[in-house]
Amino acid sequence: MEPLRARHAALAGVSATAAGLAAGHLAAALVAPAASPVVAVWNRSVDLTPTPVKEWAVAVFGLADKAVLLVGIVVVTLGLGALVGLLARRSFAAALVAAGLLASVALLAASAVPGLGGLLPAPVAFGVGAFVLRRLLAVPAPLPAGPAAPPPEAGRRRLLRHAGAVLGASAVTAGLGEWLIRSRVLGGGVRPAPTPPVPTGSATPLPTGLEASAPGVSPLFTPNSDFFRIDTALRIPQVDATSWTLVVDGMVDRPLTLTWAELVGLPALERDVTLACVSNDVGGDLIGNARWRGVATAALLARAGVQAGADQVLSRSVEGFTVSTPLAALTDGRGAMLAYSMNGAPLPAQHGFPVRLLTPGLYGFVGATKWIVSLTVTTYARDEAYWTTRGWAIDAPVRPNATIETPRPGSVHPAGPVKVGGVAWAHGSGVGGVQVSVDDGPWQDAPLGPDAGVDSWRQWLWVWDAAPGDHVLRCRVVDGAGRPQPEDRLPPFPSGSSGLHTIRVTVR
Ligand SMILES: Nc1nc2c(c(=O)[nH]1)N[C@H]1C(S)=C(S)[C@@H](COP(=O)(O)O)O[C@H]1N2
Ligand SMILES: [Mo]
Repeated sequence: MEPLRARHAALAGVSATAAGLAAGHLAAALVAPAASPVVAVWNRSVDLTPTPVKEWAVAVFGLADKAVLLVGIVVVTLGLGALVGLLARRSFAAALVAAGLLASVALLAASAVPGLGGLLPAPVAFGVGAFVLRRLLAVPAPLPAGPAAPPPEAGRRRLLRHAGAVLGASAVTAGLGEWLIRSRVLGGGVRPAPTPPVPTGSATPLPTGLEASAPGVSPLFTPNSDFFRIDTALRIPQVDATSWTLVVDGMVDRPLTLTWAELVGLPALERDVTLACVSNDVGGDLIGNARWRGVATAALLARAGVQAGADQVLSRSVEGFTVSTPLAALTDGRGAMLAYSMNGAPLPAQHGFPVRLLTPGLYGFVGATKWIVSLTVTTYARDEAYWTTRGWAIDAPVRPNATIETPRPGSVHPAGPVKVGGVAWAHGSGVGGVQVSVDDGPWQDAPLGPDAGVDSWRQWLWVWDAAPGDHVLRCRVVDGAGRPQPEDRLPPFPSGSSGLHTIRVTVR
C-alpha cells in the first residue's frame, strides 16, 4: 500500500482531534461543565497569562478577547492534532503518546475543577480521538487486491468523505454539549426565583438627564442591558439565591453567616454610583452609571465587630475570584454596600446576581465583587487579591475625567452651532464643572445636566459656534472642590488612566 499523503494524515489528525474535543465537551456537559478540555484550558490560560499580555489582549481585541482566546485554543489544538496525524504516518504508537500528552494538558487544567467528574472529560477526549484516528488512517488501506482494485485516489477520496463526516459529527456533538450546559437541562432547570422577591428600590422613577436633547450623550442612568461587563468568568455563574449565603469572617469578634432572606430583610441603602473599570482608557466605554440598592457594608461589619489592626477586607466570589478593599472604604459612610438591585431591577446575572459588592469611588477590581459569597476582614500584609498578585495597584480610587461623546472623532460638520457633550465624573467630591477648549484656546464652561450625587457622573452639553477648518476639542472635569483634573497622561495599568480626552473634527 502506498503511504498516506502528508496532507491526508494531517486531515485525519485534525478530524480526530475535533472528535476528541467534542466528545470531551459533551462528557463535561454531563458531569462537570468547567472540565471540558477547551473550557478548562481557557480558564487556566487566563489565570496563568502574565499581566502585560492580558493588557495587550484587552487593548487589541477589547471585549472580544474571550472569544479570541477560545478560538485560539481550538485552532492551536487542532494544529497539534495535525502534527499527531503526521506522526501517525511513521508510528501510531508515537502518535498515541503525543495525543496522550495533549490530553494530559487538558486533565491538568481540569484538576482545579472540584469533584471526581472533572477527571472524566480528558480521558474521554483521548479515547475518542485515538479511536477515530485509527479508523480514519485505516480508511484508504483495505483495498481489495487484483485487477478490479480501485486506484489509490479512491481511497483518499473516501478518507476525505470520512473526515468530513467526522468534522460534521464533532460540530453536532459539541453543539449538543453546549446546549446541555446552557439550557441547564441537567442542572435542575432555570435559576429559581429568589424568595422573598428582590426589594428593587425606591418608588421614584429614575430621573432622565440630557439624553433626549443630546443624541450621542450617554443616558444619565445606563440601562442594565447596555451596562459594560468585565470579569474573568467564561460562563456567567448561575447562583441560586435560596441557598446562597454570605459569610463575614476573619478578624471579627462575631463571625456571621447571612441568608438571602436575612440580607434583604436588613435596612436598605440606595445610591446613584458610577462604576468604572480600571482598564477604561481616556474616552473609553468601560464605565456606567446605575442606581444601586443593598445593605451597607458598614452595618454588617459593625455587627460582626471588626478587631483592631485590620486594614483590608478580602471578598470572594462563588467562582473563587478575590477582591481586596480598604477596610476604611467599607466603613467610612460613603455608601459601600452589598447590592442586590440595579436600576430598579434585581441584579442581572452578568452583574453579580444575587449580590455584589459596590464601593463608590473605587475601580471595580478593588471594590465590586460580583456573585459575592464572603467578606474576610484581614490585613494587606497577610492577604492579596486576584489582580494585586498580577501587578495592579492595591488601592485604586477612580481618577476624575470627562469624555466627549458627541461629536464623534473624525466627523465632519457644517459651520455653525455644533452640540458638544458627554459625561464627567469626580467621585467623592462630585462634578463641579466641565470645561471645553477648542484648538488649545481658553477653557470655557459647559452647562451641566442634573446632579445625581457626588459618586454619579454628570452629563454636559456645550454649543460650539464652529468655523470652517480642522479643529481639536478637549474637555476636562472640575471637581466639587473646584480643582481641575490633572492633565498628565497615564495608561490604565496599574491604577487607572488619566489625561484630557481630545478629539479632532472637521468643519466645512
Ligand atoms: N466575581 C467577579 N467579580 C468581579 C470581577 C470578576 O472578574 N469576577 N471583575 C471586577 C472588575 S475588574 C470590574 S471592572 C467590575 C465590572 O462589573 P460589571 O461587569 O458589573 O460592569 O466587576 C468586578 N467584579
Ligand atoms: Mo475592571
